[in-house]
Amino acid sequence: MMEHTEALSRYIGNFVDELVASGLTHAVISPGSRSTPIAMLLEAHKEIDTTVIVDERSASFFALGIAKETKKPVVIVCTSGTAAANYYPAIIEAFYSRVPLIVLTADRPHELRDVDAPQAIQQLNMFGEYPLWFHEMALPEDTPSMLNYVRSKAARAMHIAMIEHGPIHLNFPLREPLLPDFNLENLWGKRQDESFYPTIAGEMMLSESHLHQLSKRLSRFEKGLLVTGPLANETEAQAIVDLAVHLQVPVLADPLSQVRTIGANEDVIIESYDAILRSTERREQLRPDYIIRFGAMPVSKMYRFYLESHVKAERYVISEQQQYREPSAIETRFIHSNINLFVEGMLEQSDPQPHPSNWLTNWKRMDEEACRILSKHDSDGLTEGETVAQLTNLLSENELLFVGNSMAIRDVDTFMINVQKKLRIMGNRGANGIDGVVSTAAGTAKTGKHVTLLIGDLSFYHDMNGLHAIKKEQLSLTIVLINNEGGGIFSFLPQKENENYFESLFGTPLGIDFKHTADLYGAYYAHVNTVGEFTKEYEQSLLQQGLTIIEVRTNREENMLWHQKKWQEIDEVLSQME
Ligand SMILES: Cc1ncc(C[n+]2csc(CCOP(=O)(O)OP(=O)(O)O)c2C)c(N)n1
Repeated sequence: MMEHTEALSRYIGNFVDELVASGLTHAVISPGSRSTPIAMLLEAHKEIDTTVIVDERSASFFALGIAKETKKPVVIVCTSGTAAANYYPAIIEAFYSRVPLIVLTADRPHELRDVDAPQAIQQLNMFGEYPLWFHEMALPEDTPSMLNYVRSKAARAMHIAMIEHGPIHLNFPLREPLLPDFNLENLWGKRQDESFYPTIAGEMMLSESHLHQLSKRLSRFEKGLLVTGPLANETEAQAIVDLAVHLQVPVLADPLSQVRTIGANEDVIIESYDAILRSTERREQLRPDYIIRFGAMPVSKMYRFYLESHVKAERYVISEQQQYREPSAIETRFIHSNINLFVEGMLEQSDPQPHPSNWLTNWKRMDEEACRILSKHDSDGLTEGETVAQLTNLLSENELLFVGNSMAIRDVDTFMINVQKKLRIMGNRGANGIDGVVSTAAGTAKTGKHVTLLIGDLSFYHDMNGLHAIKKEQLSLTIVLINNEGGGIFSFLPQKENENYFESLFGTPLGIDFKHTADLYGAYYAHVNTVGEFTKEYEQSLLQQGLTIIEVRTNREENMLWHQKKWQEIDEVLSQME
């Protein structure tokens, strides 16, 4: 028995130590028996900051949030059985939004599998094709070769997660007894000076001749467009703006691209393209010669319609990963390169354009008009769009805004305009789920910064369990809760007309009082009706530590009509300009 305990302790001890040697700083642990040695040794390692969260779904999204903020892999660990299945949504989000996550699931040893043993489910490859790498670990042994083995797997998991950006799944069969022995000498094993697989990762970039050919080809055209979807890195955002200035072409910038909030040159940035492109005629008229997209697809549906109406424009997608990120099924040239190096090369290969083209000036004039109308305060109370506009004013320099899906991200796209300061905007746009949003935002606050979360009532309700970590970890968050009693986005869709089904299947009002939610989790709560009240409560929330929930109550129907009125006004004004 002592031999078993020693082998178990050293095997897991070496594994954990190698994770740290490879750069691990954070782990999120959920309680359970089978995972005992992994949980205890992660907790015991001095260089790992651990968080314990009971609900595995919340735990995995919380870890996703830490990984998004720190840009480093985070470990999650849970016991065998359905516990692991609760990780599934966050693993999917990590895969699609390219966030490094190391998933460790404890399992029954092989003799207890497939024989109806308690809490034993099929865990091999249980997350399908989402993990970039799955490995069934060997049973613990402490021979030198097996300690090398376990270190090599830890280093490889960290390495793949970091370089290829995504989730890794390691399944650990563990026999009882499961308690590690902390009194063993040299429990953590012998660490090399650096990681087991020290890696020099080269950068992906185009050759000079490729860059030359491309810039020559593009120089034939006048009407170029740069488009940026979600990007995590502010230096990339700045590089894209530099390229647009050099070429004197507009940049259509999604809010998650960071381009709108790095305090960059505004003469090329088009913030209101979703509103501009709402008219079919205007989409037709604004005929681009080429479109270069960086990052994922922007949130704007109108942009997608625009793309589809210009199949003849040459289109390029720049991404470091060798993946086919183009949903339109229109001929597209993929360029696999680091964005900064691509821009550097393009700047070297082409001469700067001295003057803005008519194409750019025209886009910019439309953008100015649209932004003027979008930022006009024209209601007595506080609409959803005005909440975003006012929040944009209130956010302090370098503040992190986490944005929920559905109307929250769309309203940020539309109404977060004329931003005069640096902000960081994040969201879960990999799979666009309304699940796990509170937990992910909470995870981003784990490093100690204040975070603001903008979220709809259904998404908030979906992940109320996530509030517990905020209380327990004493994190500092202001949640701006837009309560339109259900799914506001569906009022913009055709099913809105079907009165017999709409409320029950799509509107889905909850009819609950979120004041009680705030009480349950010890949050400060305020319900606001006006811009003034919102401002006061938001500012107050920054002064107090902990969690504040500011609820803005709106009406779905009025919200839809208010948006339509804005878009109509923009259309009328832009039509007169043509
Ligand atoms: C996990 C998950 N379930 C369902 C959906 C489909 N869905 C998209 S938006 C939405 C309604 C969201 O309502 P709310 O969060 O209140 O935001 P609002 O639409 O009012 O802005 C639903 C159910 C989804 N995206 N993800």
